[in-house]
Amino acid sequence: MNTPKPSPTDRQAFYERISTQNLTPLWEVLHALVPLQPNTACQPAMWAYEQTRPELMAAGQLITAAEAVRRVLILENPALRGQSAITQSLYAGLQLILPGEIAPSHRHTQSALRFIVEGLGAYTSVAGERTTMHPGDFIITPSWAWHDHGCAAQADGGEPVVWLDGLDIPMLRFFDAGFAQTAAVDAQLLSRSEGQSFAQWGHNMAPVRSIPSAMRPFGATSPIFNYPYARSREALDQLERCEAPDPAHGHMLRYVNPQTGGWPMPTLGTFMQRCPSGFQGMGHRQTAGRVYSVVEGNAVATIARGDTSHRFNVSPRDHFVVPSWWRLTLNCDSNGGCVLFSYSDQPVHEALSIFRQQLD
Ligand code: 1HN
Repeated sequence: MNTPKPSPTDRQAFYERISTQNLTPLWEVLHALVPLQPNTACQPAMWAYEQTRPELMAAGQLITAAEAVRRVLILENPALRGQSAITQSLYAGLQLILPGEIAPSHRHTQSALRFIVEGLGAYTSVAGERTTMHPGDFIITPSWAWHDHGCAAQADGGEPVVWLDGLDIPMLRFFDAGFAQTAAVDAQLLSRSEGQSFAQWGHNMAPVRSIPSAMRPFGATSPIFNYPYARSREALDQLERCEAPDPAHGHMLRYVNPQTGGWPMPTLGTFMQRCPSGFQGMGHRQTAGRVYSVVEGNAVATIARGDTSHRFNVSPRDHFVVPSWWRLTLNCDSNGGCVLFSYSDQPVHEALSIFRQQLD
């Protein structure tokens, strides 16, 4: 009954003994395992394009696309160095392709999005259909779809083209569900016309006849694989003429899968928003970590948690990351506002019923 109170050294000896059996006491880690609110190790961070671009072009001199397979500089969260991760669940990188190059065909279970940052003349082929890239386009490579990229020769108008790659790599690593294959040919054979997917699905209409290819549509991924900037921009313009901005986000739209009305990709949610001239946003935080690519204009992004605050002055082609449960506040001066593209892991949070957000 009256056992003497164990000393800390008794406990330590016990922990060391059970450790040899791969056992460890929950009570030493319980609070860290179940925090009162998200307490991510990720840090807010910004990559200014005027600093990153020269390094991308330097990479262009050091390695070919064929040699690199994908010539990408990974945007690593400063708190997750070495993990190829911008948040615990998201990967981001900036990819460069030069005129005349081909990034050879392969496929993998990781889903990818491309958001075109600069340059003309590049294309990507996905499951038999090619699409030409334009700055501001949001392009999807579904899980397990063959994909290769290329760029027209300089004589044919090809320029160095840079895009943001967003992938669910850390999620698939977490689930140990990664498979990949390299194709026998660098550039896949095309079996569809350029623009066919968009003609079928891109106009609030859907094909009535059965689709011959077994590969399309791609399960949970949108049958549209290039959402062109001209259309997204026009939607935001019209919205700005029609309604008052949301107090935190300005005029913000999410991209949709026309087959379901849901997210275009099962793991990555994508958005475009316009903060009008003079916008003074309210703060907003959410459990989904989010990666931003600045498309037009300038803004001040303030990202805060507790007593810590980061203030980024962002302009076109800059990138920044807002980790889970850090509060983002967007402000624009009166010189025209801004347009921002972003992606997050919100679809997964929603599928697991763990998505939370707060306006304040
Ligand atoms: C990949 O396949 C691409 O196809 C880009 O362009 C980035 C990062 C990790 C793994 C595969 C691409 C990637 C990637």
